[in-house]
Amino acid sequence: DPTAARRPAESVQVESPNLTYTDEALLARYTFHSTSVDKQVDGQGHVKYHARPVERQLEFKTGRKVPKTGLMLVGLGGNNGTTLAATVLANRHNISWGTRDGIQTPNYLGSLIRASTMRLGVDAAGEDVFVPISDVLPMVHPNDLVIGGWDISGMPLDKAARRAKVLEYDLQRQLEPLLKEYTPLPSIYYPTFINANQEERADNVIPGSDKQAHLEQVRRDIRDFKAKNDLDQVIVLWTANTERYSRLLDGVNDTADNLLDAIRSSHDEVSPSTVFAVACILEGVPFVNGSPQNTFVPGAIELAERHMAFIAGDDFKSGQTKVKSVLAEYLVNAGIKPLLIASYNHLGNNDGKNLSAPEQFRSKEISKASVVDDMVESNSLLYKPLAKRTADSKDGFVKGHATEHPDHCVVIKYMEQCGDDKKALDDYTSEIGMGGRNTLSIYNTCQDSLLATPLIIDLCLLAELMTRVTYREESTQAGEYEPLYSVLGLLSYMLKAPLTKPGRKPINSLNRQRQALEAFLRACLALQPVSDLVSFTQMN
Ligand code: NAI
Ligand code: DG6
Repeated sequence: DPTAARRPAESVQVESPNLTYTDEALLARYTFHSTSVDKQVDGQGHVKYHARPVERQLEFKTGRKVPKTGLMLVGLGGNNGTTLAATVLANRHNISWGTRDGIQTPNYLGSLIRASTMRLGVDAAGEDVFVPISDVLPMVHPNDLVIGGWDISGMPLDKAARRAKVLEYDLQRQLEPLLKEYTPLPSIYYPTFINANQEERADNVIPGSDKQAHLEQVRRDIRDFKAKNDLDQVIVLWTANTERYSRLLDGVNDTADNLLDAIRSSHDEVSPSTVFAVACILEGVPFVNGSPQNTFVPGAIELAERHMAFIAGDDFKSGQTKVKSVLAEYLVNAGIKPLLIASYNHLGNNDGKNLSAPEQFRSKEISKASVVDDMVESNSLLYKPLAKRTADSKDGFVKGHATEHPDHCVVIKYMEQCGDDKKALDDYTSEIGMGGRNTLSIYNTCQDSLLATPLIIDLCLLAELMTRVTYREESTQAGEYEPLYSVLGLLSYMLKAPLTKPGRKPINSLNRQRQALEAFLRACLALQPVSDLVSFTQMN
């Protein structure tokens, strides 16, 4: 039954006076507990912290009907795009394939939603009970996603998947008749934003240089795709080449109105990804940026806020950076002081080829480097404020930070013979007790696109879910439920440089990102976050 997976999978039933089930929605009453802290420093420099528990009464409403959802990828013909399409089709049609190790069946390993569980609570015997995350709230099944999208390369997906060299031959062969039905829509190509070595791919571009016309074409494409496939919802996700940063210019991309004007006048500093983001915001469909460039210039964020449209980014966090966020947090929380983190990558896919120019590499370097900042800032015992240091201090720490900071470098080299099998090498050297040194060397190899594809699925499924969750303060019960804030920070787990509300700092800790997501899913069911207070104290 092809619609079976679209039925609400509500294997978790909550019995609570705070949760009401109606035909359309789950209505949850939820008390959010937090701690407000005032820090005061007296004349002698002694610090006092005044902490106060705070409670907020919230109500969440989660739509129970799972919509028929389309996923439109910008960069559909690339390694991630073709691997995503192949993964969904192989799962949907249950296609197995022969490898030198035997028969492989399709799966969604690497997807937080489809392949991981969360702790729901304890049973009568005191044992933990874990449930698949996909079962906690009604969510789209990836097998049901209708896939489409754009690429500046017009190659049909059967040939594009062969070009990508990610999947085993026997799977490519079996998927050929299915994949050849998919041909990317023409896309926006502004050559200065990506590496010149990509030009030979660009045989499928929306003609002309009128950016307003490009915006309107993309909006039409989304509407047509929705109508043609009878969809309730569409999610658009950028998995096209990494662009250079757009220059931030007053009067151009600083406000929503200036950005719209800049598109109308075809200003040079409006990138293809920003045109896509604006098109999605105006169409009211969520847009996720899986690459590192600054697609979400301030004007784009303001426009999303104005239209209450959903956006999220930036840059899929697939391997090296996930490990880095975990290791840096472990070290800093253990009272061990990372002094240097050196990260090398070499890879031979088209992503690596595009990143071999300085401006595209710089976009990636920024997103890969920012991931340890909040861990470092969290521990003032290890990393002292730099107030007394001079800007060009030669003490081995990096400039541009408010506190001491580990020396952190990122290197990426294109080596064609590696193909999609990326190799990442990391050196973490830390100061341990009494002046000692500890070095951890990590060697990470993987098929890059097979790590990224499940993240695309999670981003899509979660973005769709967030469109169905609204909330209000209980004190204003008579008021309307409001949508969540436009920037979907809850998607941070899958993203290297999480976009935040202007003025807020990103949280890079993978553990905190996951806990926040679990807390959100539980709140929609009127359940408090799980706590280990009793498990570890062994209280009765
Ligand atoms: P790819 O180079 O194989 O695919 C990108 C595709 O985008 C190409 O087919 C290209 O023709 C197309 N393209 C370029 N400009 C376009 C435009 N304006 N409109 C539509 N299509 C356009 O790269 P891959 O490996 O699929 O990665 C895609 C993006 O995801 C890259 O920016 C990469 O940095 C990012 N990423 C990839 C990760 C991974 O593990 N594979 C992890 C993190 C980020
Ligand atoms: C070289 O690093 C290529 C990049 O596109 C990365 O493969 C990608 O950003 C994934 O990075 P990470 O750090 O999450 O493994």
